[in-house]
Amino acid sequence: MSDYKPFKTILTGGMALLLAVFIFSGCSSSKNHTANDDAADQVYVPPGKHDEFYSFMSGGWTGNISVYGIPSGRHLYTIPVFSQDPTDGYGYTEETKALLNTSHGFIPWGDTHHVEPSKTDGLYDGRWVFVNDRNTPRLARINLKEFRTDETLEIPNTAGNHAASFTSSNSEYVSAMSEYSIPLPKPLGNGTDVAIDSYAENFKGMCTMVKVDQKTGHLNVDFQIELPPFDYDLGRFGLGESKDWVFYTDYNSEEAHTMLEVNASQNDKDFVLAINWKKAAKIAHQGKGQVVSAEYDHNVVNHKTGWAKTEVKKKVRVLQPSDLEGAIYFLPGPKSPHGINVSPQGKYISIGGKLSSTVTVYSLDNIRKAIANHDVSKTIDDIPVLSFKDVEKEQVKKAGLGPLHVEYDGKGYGYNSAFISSEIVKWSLKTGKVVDRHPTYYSIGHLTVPGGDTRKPYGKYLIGLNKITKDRYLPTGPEMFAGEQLFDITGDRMKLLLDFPVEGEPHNAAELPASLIDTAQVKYYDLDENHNPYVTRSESEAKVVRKGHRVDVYMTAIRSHFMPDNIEGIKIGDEVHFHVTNLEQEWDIPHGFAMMGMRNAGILLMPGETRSIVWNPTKKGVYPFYCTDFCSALHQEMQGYVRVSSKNSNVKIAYGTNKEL
Ligand code: K7E
Ligand code: CUA
Repeated sequence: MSDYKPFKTILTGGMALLLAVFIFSGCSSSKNHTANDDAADQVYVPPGKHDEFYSFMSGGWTGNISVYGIPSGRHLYTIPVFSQDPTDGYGYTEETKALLNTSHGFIPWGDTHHVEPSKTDGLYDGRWVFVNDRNTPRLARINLKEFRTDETLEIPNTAGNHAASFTSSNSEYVSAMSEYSIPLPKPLGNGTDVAIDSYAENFKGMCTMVKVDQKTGHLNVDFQIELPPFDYDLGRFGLGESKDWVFYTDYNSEEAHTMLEVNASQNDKDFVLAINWKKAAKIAHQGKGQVVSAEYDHNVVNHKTGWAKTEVKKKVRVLQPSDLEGAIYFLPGPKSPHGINVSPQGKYISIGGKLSSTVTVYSLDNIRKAIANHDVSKTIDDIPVLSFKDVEKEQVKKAGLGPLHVEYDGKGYGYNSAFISSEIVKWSLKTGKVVDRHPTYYSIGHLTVPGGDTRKPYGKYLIGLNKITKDRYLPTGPEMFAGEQLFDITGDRMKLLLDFPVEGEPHNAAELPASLIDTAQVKYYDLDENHNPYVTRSESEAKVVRKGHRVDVYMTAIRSHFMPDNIEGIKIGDEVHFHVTNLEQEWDIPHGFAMMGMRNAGILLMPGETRSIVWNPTKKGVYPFYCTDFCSALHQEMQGYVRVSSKNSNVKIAYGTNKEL
């Protein structure tokens, strides 16, 4: 197959392959390096035509999701989620700030990893996508009618929220799982301020089941399950026959708390944790476990007013594995696995060996049999461990070095990414035999087939999400955008079609057919339905109101002026709240609002929408403001002035447009 050998790997101290230092041996010629000539036709979307799929890519440390068209790879939009974004003022405006509240305070950045579309009957339904913040444990729900974040929910009693935002067949639940164990507060553990060396005794992992209200989409921590202090890495809910189950990989069954690269790589086997979430939910709803105090923020946008509000939650139900008899098991798996994926019919569960060169496939039938026969080799913290040989279906050998993730095409094939050997390996689910492999440039992490985590993958394409870009594009200094690669998987062999650079570090992505989303888009907000408490529905209602040091400016924007555009009587020390309503009732006519010296952000107002931003002037003077979005031929003329006087001046509040103040 491929004769491509881009890396020399140097293994240190017999340590993990992932320690390998990559050295480029020069990217000499290889037939797989570039696409064939006819690839251009397959990715070319002519001007004015639309892509077939939306791809939602997590942004990693951007804290956002960016949206691309497939097959063109064109960047369509970026949805701010856990990060402030000066593009439209997300996280800066009074309306949206609350979405970034946590029990640790206001956190304007995050680390998004897994984007999961909502499902009905195991298929994408186009309602929402969910995404996790790994750093400060949070989940978010994005509504796909507006491409906006509607809700964020902090997850209590947990840290390193990595195996998160996976959702069940009908999106009854979204689950979140700790990667980093922590000591839990009383009365669960021994208190949180403990010696790090007491890891094995005091630290705990935590699985969280977040219930999704099927009407509103609202998220609610339904219950948690306390777990041994392993590092839970990835997860997937079952599909079809396995739809009542959820599976998670873990490493660090050694329970190490320092130098994990060595100390968490000792055991020959780690585990897959299998939980029957349906049974667990039933048990939780019967009142098992303990309701303990916790503190976590739940932030929800009210669609009537447009304001997000924070509710501080104080309680959570925590179950112990001993409460979950018959609903929780460990399946042993080769050393420190990473990704876990479920085949479309839900019969097979596969894990990426990361430190081995194999993908291990379990079969649901085998798991069921082992459970029925009580083939339990031992228990860990009251969790029965099934025996490996009973539950394993097969090992895919020659799955490359450092296999991380698997995707399915719905035609009986699995595709796994191999990080170290930089390749995608295709194998038959039936035989476990490798049938094709293709190099990637370079160091692939996740890979995604449109609908690859549903009962019916759309197939057709496969996207490799590469970690390292190196020489694929024009260099841009020490940092370069990550590079994705699009493959055609309709034939027996994978065919490279396109490279395209993307923002941040997409850890994973999900593709939805355009037809599921495009016709449902909100194009503007009906002014009559705008119930923002600071809305100004017509120019005659525009006003400036002083109450002590607070000044509220009720302003309108329409092509091509603000009302009012001249304001006097503002004083140093005032807190000026601009509430700007865009009076347009037409698609894609936003206005902007920006003020000289504004220390937070400019804002962007969608048609029919009101947004509020606070300004604290500190110096006397006359300050121009203007529209930042080129909205008409007279966009430049869309400007105004605010006069700021000294603290004890007696300039009175006065305002207007096209009149003497
Ligand atoms: Cu493999 Cu966060 Cu899903 Cu990165 S994760 S690759
Ligand atoms: Cu309004 Cu430019």
